Amino acid sequence: MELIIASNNQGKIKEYKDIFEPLGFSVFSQGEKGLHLEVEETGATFAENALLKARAIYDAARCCVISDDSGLEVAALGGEPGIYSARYKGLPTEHDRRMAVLKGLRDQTDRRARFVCCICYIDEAGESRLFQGEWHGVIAPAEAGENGFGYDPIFIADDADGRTTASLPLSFKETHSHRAKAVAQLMAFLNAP
Ligand code: ITT
Repeated sequence: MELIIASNNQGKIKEYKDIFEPLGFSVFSQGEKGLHLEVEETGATFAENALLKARAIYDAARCCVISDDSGLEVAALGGEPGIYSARYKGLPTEHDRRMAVLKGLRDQTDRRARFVCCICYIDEAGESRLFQGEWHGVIAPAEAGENGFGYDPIFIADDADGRTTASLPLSFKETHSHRAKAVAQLMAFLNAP
Protein backbone atom coordinates (compact mmCIF):
# COMPACT_ATOMS: atom_id res chain seq x y z
CA MET A 1 0.00 0.00 0.00
CA GLU A 2 1.19 3.52 -0.78
CA LEU A 3 1.34 6.03 2.06
CA ILE A 4 2.10 9.73 1.85
CA ILE A 5 3.55 11.34 4.96
CA ALA A 6 2.05 14.84 5.15
CA SER A 7 5.14 16.42 6.68
CA ASN A 8 8.15 18.51 5.78
CA ASN A 9 10.02 17.47 8.95
CA GLN A 10 12.88 15.17 7.89
CA GLY A 11 13.21 13.67 11.38
CA LYS A 12 9.56 12.57 11.40
CA ILE A 13 9.71 11.35 7.80
CA LYS A 14 12.72 9.15 8.61
CA GLU A 15 10.93 7.64 11.63
CA TYR A 16 7.82 6.82 9.57
CA LYS A 17 9.87 5.30 6.74
CA ASP A 18 11.86 3.18 9.22
CA ILE A 19 8.61 1.84 10.69
CA PHE A 20 6.41 1.33 7.62
CA GLU A 21 8.84 0.36 4.83
CA PRO A 22 9.91 -2.95 6.46
CA LEU A 23 6.20 -3.84 6.63
CA GLY A 24 5.88 -3.56 2.86
CA PHE A 25 4.34 -0.09 2.63
CA SER A 26 5.63 2.27 -0.07
CA VAL A 27 6.22 5.46 1.89
CA PHE A 28 6.67 8.89 0.32
CA SER A 29 7.01 12.28 1.88
CA GLN A 30 4.74 15.00 0.49
CA GLY A 31 7.86 16.61 -1.04
CA GLU A 32 8.78 13.39 -2.87
CA LYS A 33 5.30 13.49 -4.40
CA GLY A 34 5.89 17.06 -5.58
CA LEU A 35 3.41 18.47 -3.06
CA HIS A 36 5.19 21.52 -1.75
CA LEU A 37 2.50 22.77 0.61
CA GLU A 38 3.13 24.49 3.93
CA VAL A 39 -0.21 24.06 5.68
CA GLU A 40 -1.04 26.76 8.21
CA GLU A 41 -1.46 25.14 11.62
CA THR A 42 -4.37 27.20 12.91
CA GLY A 43 -5.86 24.50 15.18
CA ALA A 44 -6.02 24.79 18.96
CA THR A 45 -5.03 21.15 19.55
CA PHE A 46 -2.63 18.54 18.17
CA ALA A 47 -5.64 16.69 16.76
CA GLU A 48 -7.03 19.71 14.90
CA ASN A 49 -3.64 20.47 13.36
CA ALA A 50 -3.05 16.84 12.38
CA LEU A 51 -6.41 16.83 10.62
CA LEU A 52 -5.66 20.10 8.78
CA LYS A 53 -2.32 18.78 7.48
CA ALA A 54 -3.66 15.38 6.40
CA ARG A 55 -6.74 16.84 4.72
CA ALA A 56 -4.69 19.33 2.68
CA ILE A 57 -2.47 16.56 1.30
CA TYR A 58 -5.38 14.18 0.75
CA ASP A 59 -7.24 16.84 -1.24
CA ALA A 60 -4.17 17.25 -3.47
CA ALA A 61 -3.22 13.55 -3.83
CA ARG A 62 -6.40 11.47 -3.22
CA CYS A 63 -4.51 8.55 -1.70
CA CYS A 64 -3.71 7.25 1.81
CA VAL A 65 -2.16 9.96 3.95
CA ILE A 66 -0.62 10.11 7.41
CA SER A 67 0.02 13.40 9.16
CA ASP A 68 1.63 13.89 12.54
CA ASP A 69 1.18 16.85 14.84
CA SER A 70 3.38 16.53 17.85
CA GLY A 71 5.22 18.47 20.50
CA LEU A 72 6.69 18.74 23.96
CA GLU A 73 4.59 19.77 26.98
CA VAL A 74 6.57 20.91 30.01
CA ALA A 75 4.59 20.91 33.29
CA ALA A 76 6.36 23.86 34.95
CA LEU A 77 5.94 25.94 31.77
CA GLY A 78 2.16 25.47 31.85
CA GLY A 79 2.30 22.92 29.02
CA GLU A 80 4.49 25.02 26.71
CA PRO A 81 5.85 24.73 24.06
CA GLY A 82 2.92 22.37 23.26
CA ILE A 83 1.37 22.90 19.83
CA TYR A 84 3.91 25.68 19.26
CA SER A 85 6.91 23.33 19.64
CA ALA A 86 8.14 23.85 16.06
CA ARG A 87 8.06 27.65 16.43
CA TYR A 88 8.49 28.18 20.19
CA LYS A 89 8.88 31.88 21.03
CA GLY A 90 9.50 32.52 17.31
CA LEU A 91 13.06 31.22 17.69
CA PRO A 92 14.73 30.21 14.41
CA THR A 93 16.61 26.98 15.25
CA GLU A 94 15.93 23.77 17.17
CA HIS A 95 18.94 24.57 19.38
CA ASP A 96 17.51 28.01 20.25
CA ARG A 97 14.16 26.47 21.15
CA ARG A 98 15.80 23.82 23.35
CA MET A 99 17.79 26.53 25.13
CA ALA A 100 14.56 28.49 25.74
CA VAL A 101 13.07 25.45 27.49
CA LEU A 102 16.24 24.96 29.58
CA LYS A 103 16.23 28.67 30.49
CA GLY A 104 12.55 28.53 31.46
CA LEU A 105 13.34 25.71 33.91
CA ARG A 106 16.50 27.29 35.39
CA ASP A 107 15.09 27.78 38.90
CA GLN A 108 12.61 24.89 38.73
CA THR A 109 12.79 21.62 40.60
CA ASP A 110 9.75 20.24 38.73
CA ARG A 111 11.25 19.14 35.39
CA ARG A 112 8.41 16.83 34.30
CA ALA A 113 7.56 16.83 30.61
CA ARG A 114 5.83 14.71 28.03
CA PHE A 115 5.94 14.33 24.28
CA VAL A 116 2.57 14.06 22.55
CA CYS A 117 1.99 12.71 19.04
CA CYS A 118 -1.32 12.85 17.22
CA ILE A 119 -1.49 10.97 13.93
CA CYS A 120 -4.27 11.58 11.43
CA TYR A 121 -4.77 8.77 8.91
CA ILE A 122 -6.96 9.34 5.88
CA ASP A 123 -7.80 6.35 3.71
CA GLU A 124 -8.28 6.28 -0.06
CA ALA A 125 -12.00 7.05 0.34
CA GLY A 126 -11.25 10.15 2.41
CA GLU A 127 -12.28 8.76 5.84
CA SER A 128 -10.14 10.16 8.66
CA ARG A 129 -9.09 8.60 12.00
CA LEU A 130 -6.99 10.02 14.84
CA PHE A 131 -4.49 8.16 17.05
CA GLN A 132 -2.63 9.73 20.00
CA GLY A 133 0.40 8.65 22.03
CA GLU A 134 2.31 10.20 24.95
CA TRP A 135 5.84 9.66 26.28
CA HIS A 136 6.56 10.84 29.83
CA GLY A 137 9.90 11.98 31.18
CA VAL A 138 11.89 14.93 32.48
CA ILE A 139 13.92 17.75 30.98
CA ALA A 140 17.69 17.18 31.25
CA PRO A 141 19.97 19.80 32.87
CA ALA A 142 21.72 20.39 29.50
CA GLU A 143 21.69 19.20 25.90
CA ALA A 144 23.24 15.79 25.19
CA GLY A 145 23.34 13.47 22.17
CA GLU A 146 23.20 13.68 18.40
CA ASN A 147 20.36 11.34 17.38
CA GLY A 148 16.76 12.16 16.55
CA PHE A 149 15.56 15.73 16.18
CA GLY A 150 13.80 18.61 17.91
CA TYR A 151 13.80 18.34 21.70
CA ASP A 152 15.41 14.86 21.82
CA PRO A 153 18.74 16.22 23.22
CA ILE A 154 16.98 17.58 26.34
CA PHE A 155 14.38 14.85 26.99
CA ILE A 156 15.04 11.95 29.37
CA ALA A 157 12.22 9.41 29.16
CA ASP A 158 11.05 7.71 32.36
CA ASP A 159 11.54 4.31 30.69
CA ALA A 160 15.07 5.05 29.45
CA ASP A 161 18.35 4.55 31.34
CA GLY A 162 18.88 8.17 32.37
CA ARG A 163 20.33 9.29 29.03
CA THR A 164 18.57 11.76 26.75
CA THR A 165 16.62 10.39 23.79
CA ALA A 166 19.25 11.86 21.47
CA SER A 167 21.95 9.83 23.28
CA LEU A 168 20.12 6.53 22.72
CA PRO A 169 19.93 4.53 19.47
CA LEU A 170 17.05 5.61 17.23
CA SER A 171 15.72 2.05 17.58
CA PHE A 172 14.87 2.77 21.26
CA LYS A 173 12.84 5.81 20.29
CA GLU A 174 11.12 3.91 17.50
CA THR A 175 9.82 1.32 19.97
CA HIS A 176 9.08 3.49 23.05
CA SER A 177 8.17 7.01 21.96
CA HIS A 178 4.91 8.98 21.75
CA ARG A 179 5.08 8.36 17.99
CA ALA A 180 5.62 4.60 18.46
CA LYS A 181 2.52 4.47 20.69
CA ALA A 182 0.35 6.35 18.21
CA VAL A 183 1.72 4.20 15.36
CA ALA A 184 0.91 1.00 17.30
CA GLN A 185 -2.74 2.09 17.45
CA LEU A 186 -2.72 2.92 13.74
CA MET A 187 -1.17 -0.48 12.96
CA ALA A 188 -3.86 -2.24 14.98
CA PHE A 189 -6.48 -0.29 13.02
CA LEU A 190 -4.82 -1.19 9.69
CA ASN A 191 -4.43 -4.76 10.88
CA ALA A 192 -0.73 -4.63 10.07
CA PRO A 193 1.72 -6.89 11.99
P1 ITT B 1 5.32 19.12 9.85
O1 ITT B 1 4.19 19.98 10.36
O2 ITT B 1 5.73 19.43 8.45
O3 ITT B 1 5.10 17.66 10.09
P2 ITT B 1 6.74 20.33 12.08
O4 ITT B 1 8.14 20.17 12.62
O5 ITT B 1 6.25 21.74 11.85
O6 ITT B 1 6.65 19.47 10.73
P3 ITT B 1 4.83 19.97 14.20
O7 ITT B 1 4.07 21.21 13.92
O8 ITT B 1 4.06 18.73 14.57
O9 ITT B 1 5.75 19.54 12.99
O10 ITT B 1 5.86 20.29 15.37
C1 ITT B 1 6.51 19.27 15.98
C2 ITT B 1 7.68 19.81 16.77
O11 ITT B 1 7.66 19.18 18.06
C3 ITT B 1 8.98 19.40 16.11
O12 ITT B 1 9.45 20.40 15.23
C4 ITT B 1 9.88 19.19 17.31
O13 ITT B 1 10.41 20.42 17.72
C5 ITT B 1 8.92 18.69 18.39
N1 ITT B 1 8.86 17.22 18.37
C6 ITT B 1 7.83 16.43 17.95
N2 ITT B 1 8.13 15.14 18.02
C7 ITT B 1 9.39 15.09 18.48
C8 ITT B 1 10.28 14.04 18.75
O14 ITT B 1 9.96 12.79 18.50
N3 ITT B 1 11.49 14.34 19.21
C9 ITT B 1 11.84 15.62 19.44
N4 ITT B 1 11.09 16.69 19.20
C10 ITT B 1 9.85 16.42 18.72
